[in-house]
Amino acid sequence: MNTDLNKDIVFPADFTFGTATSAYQIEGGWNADGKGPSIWDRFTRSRGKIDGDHNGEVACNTYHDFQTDINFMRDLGLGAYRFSISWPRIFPDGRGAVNQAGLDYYDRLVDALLAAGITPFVTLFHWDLPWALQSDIGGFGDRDCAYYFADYAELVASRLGDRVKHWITINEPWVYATLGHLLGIHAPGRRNPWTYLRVVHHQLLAHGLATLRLKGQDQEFQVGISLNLMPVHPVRDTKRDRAAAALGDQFFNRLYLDSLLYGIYPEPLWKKLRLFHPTVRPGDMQIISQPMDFMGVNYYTRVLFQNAWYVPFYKARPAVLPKPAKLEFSLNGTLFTQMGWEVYPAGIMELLCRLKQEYGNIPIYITENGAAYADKIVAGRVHDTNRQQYLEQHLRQIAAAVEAGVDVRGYFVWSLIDNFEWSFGYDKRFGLIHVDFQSQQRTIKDSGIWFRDLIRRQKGAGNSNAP
Ligand code: IFM
Repeated sequence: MNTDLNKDIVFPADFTFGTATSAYQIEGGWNADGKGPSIWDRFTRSRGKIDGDHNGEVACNTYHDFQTDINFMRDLGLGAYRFSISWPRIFPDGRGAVNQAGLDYYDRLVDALLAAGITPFVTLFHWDLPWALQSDIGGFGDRDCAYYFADYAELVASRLGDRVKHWITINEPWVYATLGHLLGIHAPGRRNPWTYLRVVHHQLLAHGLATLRLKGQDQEFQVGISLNLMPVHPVRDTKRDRAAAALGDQFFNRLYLDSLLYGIYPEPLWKKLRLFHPTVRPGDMQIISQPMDFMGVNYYTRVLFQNAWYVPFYKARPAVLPKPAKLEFSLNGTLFTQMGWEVYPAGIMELLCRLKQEYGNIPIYITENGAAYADKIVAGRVHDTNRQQYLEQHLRQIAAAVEAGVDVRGYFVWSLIDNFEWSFGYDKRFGLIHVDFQSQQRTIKDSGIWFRDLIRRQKGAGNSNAP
């Protein structure tokens, strides 16, 4: 079994190794060449929303220079690169007039990746909604937004589809809906349970509509969605906490898995939320649940749930961890990353086996996995052993899942480079490559060198590193 730490990790010959990023987190060039504002451009302008009042106006400057990072990717030996397209670069108002300069940018990026032998995986929506759609129609709170998204997806594919074959419609609809529309800590900063469930439903509808359009254009396209999934465990092994965890699982995972793969919203969660139900029109669930070519899994940690009689509707809540003195810490032998997230590699194996058992053996790409740590450059090096161990432990679990018959096709580290970590600004570093945000100087971290060597060894053993 691959979990033996003394043995090298071995993956199938056609397993793909890549890294992932997203437009707002790295590109900068927020108003360059006709780009319209996104909801993140607006949200980051409100003081106090983002740590240090940081924003993505410059970020990693990849809008003006992507070649530097592609050279790094080539040195790492990556087989694939997952990036997202900024919708307001293509449609400054979200719909209507097209900004050709935006399309040209992604055209050049795709060509440069292919010239370096790297397969592009394109995410169409990674949260940077055109501001005009938010202000005019209320964004994904309005059903029409799903249709505008499908138009945008179709246009992008008609330009890049001769070279891009792997498409991810939406990244982490749970995060976009929950943090942006229920908790108000992400753009567009809403706290409204009615809007929240409409945004869930309309994102899923948008995924279905875009999938139809893309497959209608080219049957060879591989189209999927990336979900942030996590095992939900009871705090105590009691009947009440187990019931709380089952509900938590519906909230985090099954709301998306059951609708996308079975065309239903899960009970009892859906019934408990009846006061807030969006309008689900006849045919919607069929559109949402049409076959997809792969499931993108973003995995970071698990969540613990407990019974809480005082929480309206749910009567359950995530366990509150003791507040650590510093964010990267160990509690009773359990490690936590700088985000305060428990390091729980066994969770990815649990999740993958569950997907196979409960949802059929759908092809899977791990479209994100990684950890933030407080990296320091010392004498030109970043000794991030903690990140290397995190990645290695998770890769071992994934290899074990593959051995157990789960159809995992590839793995993308989040992230290629340190970048703008949403409400946390630039202080949470997830990259294999360190970025000095003043000078834009890149420094490959020890974890990046380790990942490069792992890929080399796999290739030495006959791995093609290509999807
Ligand atoms: O940085 C994010 C990314 O945008 C979406 N998935 C989780 C990452 C780490 O928080």
